[in-house]
Amino acid sequence: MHAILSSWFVQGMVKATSDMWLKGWDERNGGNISLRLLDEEVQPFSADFYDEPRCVELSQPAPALANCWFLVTGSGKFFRNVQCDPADSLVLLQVDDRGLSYKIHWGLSNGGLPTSELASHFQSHSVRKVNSQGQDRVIMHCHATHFMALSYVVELDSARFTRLLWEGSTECLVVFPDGVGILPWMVPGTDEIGRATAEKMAQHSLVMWPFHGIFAAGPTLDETFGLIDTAEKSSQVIANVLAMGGIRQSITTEQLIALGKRFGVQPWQAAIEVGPARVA
Ligand code: 2HA
Ligand code: ZN
Repeated sequence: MHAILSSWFVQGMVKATSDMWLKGWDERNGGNISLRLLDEEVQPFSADFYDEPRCVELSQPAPALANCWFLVTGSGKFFRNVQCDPADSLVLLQVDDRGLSYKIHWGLSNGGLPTSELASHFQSHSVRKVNSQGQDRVIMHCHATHFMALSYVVELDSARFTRLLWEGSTECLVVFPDGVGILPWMVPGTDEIGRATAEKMAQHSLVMWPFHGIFAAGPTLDETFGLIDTAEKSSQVIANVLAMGGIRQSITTEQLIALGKRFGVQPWQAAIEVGPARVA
């Protein structure tokens, strides 16, 4: 039995993927997670590493991530099954010193590759790592049900949608004061959607992929899960409100500003200025 299986990072991935499955956000092979790790965190487990690590070229250079370690969910793996066989479902890899390739040191015990969304993850990590002075270490993607559902009925405008979610639950402005970025619909698993996602990640910790799902960035697995959970909860409230005939009263602009003051966060100005949420 590999000692690495009881490490905090493998156990953390098992918990995150299991919780997300139970939330209904990750049907079949839906969703993917990457967690950036430090050399001193992985080295204690080096006895479990492959003697001859597999080397894979990156489709996009990632110089900002040179030498970084990542624990990532595998392509085609089901979140449901990570808890049964983490060594098959996850992969521990290290990017080379120029950011052009990576080596697989542990995991994918029956072969395979990291998530098909690796380009999006790595481009987003590159942006968030710099913007957060190294704090942000997690990129998480899933098919959060109500959040996705809203993309079919709301105007796909970042400021308006952010305002809607802020009004959907009092805690939202405090949890994601930087709001939600929105992409146009794009083909997933490509460098292009990766680049577009990373551009939004420069300003927002949450990004909507309409009719598909959500991308989130955060410092820990718990925080990033919590971020998605909060946006999804608000989306569920709004979906219920719409089903009950629409918004008749809500949190006001002045109240949102007071909330930001009390909790010491700077709410995204565009979502304050856009005025009260309205949905057709
Ligand atoms: O990993 O969710 O967007 C499967 C997906 C692709
Ligand atoms: Zn997806």
